[in-house]
Amino acid sequence: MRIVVPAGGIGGARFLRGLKATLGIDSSDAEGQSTGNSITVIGNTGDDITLFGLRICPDLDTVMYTLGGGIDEERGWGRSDETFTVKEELAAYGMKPTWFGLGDRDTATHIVRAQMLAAGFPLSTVTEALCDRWQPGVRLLPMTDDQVETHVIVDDGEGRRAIHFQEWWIRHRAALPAKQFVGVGADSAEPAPGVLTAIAEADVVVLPPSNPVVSVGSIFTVPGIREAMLEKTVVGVSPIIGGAPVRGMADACLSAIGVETSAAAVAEHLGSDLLDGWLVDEIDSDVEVEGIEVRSRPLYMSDPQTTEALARAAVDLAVELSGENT
Ligand code: FO1
Repeated sequence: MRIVVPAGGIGGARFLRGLKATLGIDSSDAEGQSTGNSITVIGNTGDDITLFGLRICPDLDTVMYTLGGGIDEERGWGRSDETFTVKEELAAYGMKPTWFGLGDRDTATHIVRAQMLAAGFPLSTVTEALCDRWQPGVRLLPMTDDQVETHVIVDDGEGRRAIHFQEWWIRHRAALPAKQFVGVGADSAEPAPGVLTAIAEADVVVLPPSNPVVSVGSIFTVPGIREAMLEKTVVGVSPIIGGAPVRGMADACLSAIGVETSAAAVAEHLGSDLLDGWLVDEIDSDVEVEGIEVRSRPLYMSDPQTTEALARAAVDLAVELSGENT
């Protein structure tokens, strides 16, 4: 079975670990020779930022490290066994910003990426090269090779201004009320090579419990991607359980765009033209959404077994609904 997964950072990456497990995909078999199963991840690049001459792609790296075995499990981002000496030395020189957690091992990834981009390689080629080391067991495509960055319009004591998503997320912990999210460059961005083909050839599309605004939502700002998915059977996993996000600060993002922090509201926001199925937690078992098949089950990915079972439930619902569609 060929599955396409538009994914953001930590929640999406963890879900993908369960999806690989339930499909029997081990890391050396991204193309699915032995199982006939393959996963293509469309990675969000709206979080990307250039710092100290380095191009940093947090959501691509989080998927690559998590599936490749290099992630820091406790943080959910960056490398395991990490040190921050370069960060300290930059601060000693008075370099700004100091709020970004630039890890030493992680910096090697950013240097490889910056060097290949400077040599003229597109981000999709760079990502393929980095994945050659990590063998994530999925095909990881950036949503676009063009530069798209999520900036946040905030209005604090200093008046209305735009700051980079990472500054809002890391420095301000999403506590500055966001007036709007702007995907700078999105409207002229093209889907990266292979993205539309992967969607067209997919048997099903699964939306992991990533942030529906700045992760999955950001991927949908690239013209053509959401439209291509309308032709497919799409099942999503709610990132909201009982009115609260499972992790991260999806509620701050949702309130910024005027969407209630609930499993039903997120499904409606994603759209019944897109979503065929929606998995919600048992606490939300009363949820009904017009035009979307809602099923309830435990959604917490508390360990590999529950994560695998969640991924299996999403695939089973997608197969059930796609069967109905054909
Ligand atoms: N998140 C933080 O909360 N603090 C950090 O200092 C931080 C550094 C960082 C470095 C590399 C990377 O790939 C991710 C990093 N993240 C950090 C997470 C990142 O801000 C978020 O994962 C995404 O951008 C939102 O999904």
